[in-house]
Amino acid sequence: MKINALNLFCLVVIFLCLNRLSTQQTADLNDLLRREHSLIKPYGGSSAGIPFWDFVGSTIVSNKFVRLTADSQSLQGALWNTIPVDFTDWEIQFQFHVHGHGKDLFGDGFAMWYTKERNVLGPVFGNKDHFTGLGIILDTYANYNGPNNRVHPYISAMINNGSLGYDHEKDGINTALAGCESMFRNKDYDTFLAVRYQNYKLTVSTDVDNKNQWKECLSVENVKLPTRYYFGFSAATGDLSDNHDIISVKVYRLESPRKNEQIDHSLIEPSSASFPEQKELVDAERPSTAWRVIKIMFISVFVIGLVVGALYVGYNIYDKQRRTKKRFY
Ligand SMILES: *[C@@H]1O[C@H](CO)[C@@H](O)[C@H](O)[C@H]1NC(C)=O
Ligand SMILES: [Ca+2]
Repeated sequence: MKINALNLFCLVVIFLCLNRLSTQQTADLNDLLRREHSLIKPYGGSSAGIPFWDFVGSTIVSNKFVRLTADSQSLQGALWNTIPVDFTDWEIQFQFHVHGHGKDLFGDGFAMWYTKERNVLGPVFGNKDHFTGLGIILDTYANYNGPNNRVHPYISAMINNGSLGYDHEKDGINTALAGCESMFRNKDYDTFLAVRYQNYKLTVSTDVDNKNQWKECLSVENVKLPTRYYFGFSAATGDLSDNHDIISVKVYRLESPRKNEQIDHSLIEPSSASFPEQKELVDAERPSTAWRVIKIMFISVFVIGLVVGALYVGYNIYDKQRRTKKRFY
C-alpha cells in the first residue's frame, strides 16, 4: 500500500476514533496512567515497604496481593497512597479478591477512599468515621433488616464533609448517594471495580462476572470533590471475617472539561446535590398519610367496639344481679 496523504488521513481518523472509544469506556491509555498513584505487580517492595504506599493495622503484603485483613476475627487494615492527587478528573481501577471459608456468614467488607485524612484506623470498614471525602463501600454483611434493606454484597458511594457518621446498623443506607447489589465474593476469577470522577460526575462500574467488561453500578451528577486528597483502601472483620485483598490499582488522569474554571480546586468542600437512597429509607420508615388515617380509623372502631362490648357485658351483669336480688327479696 502506498502511503499517500489520503491513506494517512484515514489512519489518523481511525486512530482518533479508537482513542475516543477507549477513553469513553474506561481509561486505559498508558500515557494517562499515573504511576505514583498506582500499585502494579511486581510491587517492587522490600522490607521497607512498597514505593508510594503505606500499610497500617493488619495489612500484609505478599508478591501476589496486599491483604487488608485475613479471614479471622476483629481485624482492621488499610493501604494508603502517600501522594495527594493534583488533577481534578480521574479514574481509579482496582483488582480485588474477597474470599473466605464462610458460606453464609462472612464480613464485614472493605472500602475504597478518596479522602483528606489517611492512615487512621477506625470503625468504618477499617477507616476513621466522620471522614472527609469519598468512600466507595463494598459491604458484604447485611446488618439492616428493615424496610428497603439491600441484598448483600452491596456497593454504595458516600460523600462526607466530616459531619456524617456511618451507621452500620442501617448498612449506611441513610447516608449513601446510590448503590447496587454485586455478587463479587468468593470468585475464582479476577474481580475489578472502577470509580470515575469526571466533570463533577461520579460513576462506579464493576467487572465481577468474568466477562471482561464494565457494568455500571451507580452514577451520580453534581458531586463535588477537591484535589489534593489521597486514595486508600481499608477493610475490617468483626465477629465475621473474610480475606480482603487488593491485587492491583491503576489511576488515570482524565481529560478535564473543567480546565477553564478559575477556582482553587483544592478548596472545594466535598458535597453532593442529592441523597436519593436516604430519602427512600426515610419514606419507608415514615408511613404514608393514607395508611395513618386507616390505622387511626381501625383503632377508633376497635376502641368503640371495646367500650360498647364492655358496657353490654357490664349492663348484663348488673341486670342479672338486680334480678337475682329481686328474687331473694
Ligand atoms: C456538611 O454536610 C452536611 C450534611 O450533608 C451539611 O448539612 C452541612 O451544611 C455541610 N457543611 C459544610 C461546611 O458544607
Ligand atoms: Ca454491613
